[in-house]
Amino acid sequence: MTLVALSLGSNLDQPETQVRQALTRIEQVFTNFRASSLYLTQPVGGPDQPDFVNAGAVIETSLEPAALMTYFHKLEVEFGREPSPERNLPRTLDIDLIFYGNTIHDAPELTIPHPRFHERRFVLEPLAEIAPQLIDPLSGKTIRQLLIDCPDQHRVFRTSH
Ligand code: PH2
Ligand code: MG
Ligand code: MG
Repeated sequence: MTLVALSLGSNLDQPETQVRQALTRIEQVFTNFRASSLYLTQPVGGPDQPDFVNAGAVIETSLEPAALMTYFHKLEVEFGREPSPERNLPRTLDIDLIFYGNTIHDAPELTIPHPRFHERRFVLEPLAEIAPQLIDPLSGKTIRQLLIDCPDQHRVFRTSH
């Protein structure tokens, strides 16, 4: 079994409900599930768009990274995600793989750890709430330290559990 860290986000069609329901589904399917509070966050990049609801989660799985991503993509589509080649557009549900154990993997289809996670307070703050000691295999730093070092100034507010 491999420990996996996830980041969830939504900023369309009742984002809080989207993220809560996605977390419930993930909890039903995977073992050793833990989720953060929900966070209301200012959009980073992309066009002018609504604020996001973001959350972090950790799970354990025996699925390989590609199979895991296929599962999460299907979940995104089930939650109304419209496929788009463009990055940073508003979306009903985004599930990103941040860490897959200590795996380092760089391919066009999937990069692990997530290539931009350490620049994003909306990813680091939720994960720091539930797994501050988790180590980034690329930098060797903990999530807690990456959050301390993160220069991102976009708003991130912890809301409800
Ligand atoms: N996701 C993005 C781009 N920008 N900004 C916030 N606040 N939250 C997100 O989840 C997010 C973003 C691309 O996936
Ligand atoms: Mg994303
Ligand atoms: Mg994504």
